[in-house]
Amino acid sequence: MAKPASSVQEAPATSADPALPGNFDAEKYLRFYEQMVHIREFEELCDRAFRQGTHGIGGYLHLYSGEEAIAVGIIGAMDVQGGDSFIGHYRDHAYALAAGSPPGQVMAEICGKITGCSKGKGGSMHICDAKLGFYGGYGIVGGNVPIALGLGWKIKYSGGNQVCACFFGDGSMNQGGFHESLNMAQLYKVPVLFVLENNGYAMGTSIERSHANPDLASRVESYAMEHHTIDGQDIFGVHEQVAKIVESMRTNPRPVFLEMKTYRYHGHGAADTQVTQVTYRSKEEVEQMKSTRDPIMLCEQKMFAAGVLSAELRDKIHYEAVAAAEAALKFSDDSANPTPDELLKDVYA
Ligand SMILES: Cc1ncc(C[n+]2csc(CCOP(=O)(O)OP(=O)(O)O)c2C)c(N)n1
Ligand SMILES: [Mg+2]
Repeated sequence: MAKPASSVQEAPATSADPALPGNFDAEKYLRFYEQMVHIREFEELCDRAFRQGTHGIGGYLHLYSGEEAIAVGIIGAMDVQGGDSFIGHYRDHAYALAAGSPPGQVMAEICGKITGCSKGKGGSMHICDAKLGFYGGYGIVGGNVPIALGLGWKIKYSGGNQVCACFFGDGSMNQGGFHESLNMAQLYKVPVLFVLENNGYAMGTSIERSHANPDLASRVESYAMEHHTIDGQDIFGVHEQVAKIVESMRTNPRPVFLEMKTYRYHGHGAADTQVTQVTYRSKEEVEQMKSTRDPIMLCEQKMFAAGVLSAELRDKIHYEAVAAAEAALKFSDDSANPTPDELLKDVYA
């Protein structure tokens, strides 16, 4: 078995951490911690499988490593059984895994197998699981935002108190459809939680080079929309703040915009080997973020401090995550490709 990719240095044995939520729910955060580690190992295995070239991963593969606290903390604040929905962009494996989709089906989709959640026809960018409220990943930058508006309208028409979360990157914010959707959402008080994953870059272009106003949250003030900027690396802060916001959206239906400050570790997609990254970000910058702002490490430190995580339990969780990722890849490897007659089913032409 591979060594866990997510093991970090021993957390300092500090005592009470003031940043821990007052009503700290150890069981819940242990589950979130486990989910983040599982997602990390799943993604790191995807990266290795892509490079091995023997598992059928073709085309695109965008990895979420470094951003896990956002998907886990926010989807963990939603009631997907109660009809909440969410939709993502193409960096989408973690949304499904955080909601509880079987990792084998997610991996099989990435590898183009018939057992995948989109029967192998969507690939990495089109993971979905509608029965868990996940309406899919989208390859068109900003293309999921108007669809989220539609999901929100469905809630409004049916008079429910559900919420739809829409995850997108900073690159989406310069798309026309994004602005049309935010305007309508605010005008008609549609309950969409717009979740900007601000990782500082759209492919190789930094925010400073592409946004006339790099203070991205402030841009939604032109729609008079409520907005919050949140440290996306701190699962405790993410979850506690978002849970309150989601609950308030149920009693007072309205759109809310969240700017989650985060960072991606891998290149934009697997084809971006970061050899060229020196042109848009330095290796030192990536290492600095990994060693000081890693969401798993930060969570681990707080769990150690609170006395709910031991070194033994941490290691057990990490090795279980490696085993789960390897089992998912084996499930995919053992699965068949879609047959030629299957390929044209469920496809709009
Ligand atoms: C409409 C459109 N234009 C361009 C592209 C090519 N493209 C793919 S990803 C991407 C960058 C998007 O970055 P961001 O929204 O910040 O998300 P991140 O990759 O950082 O998570 C671009 C320009 C696309 N897929 N769709
Ligand atoms: Mg980005």
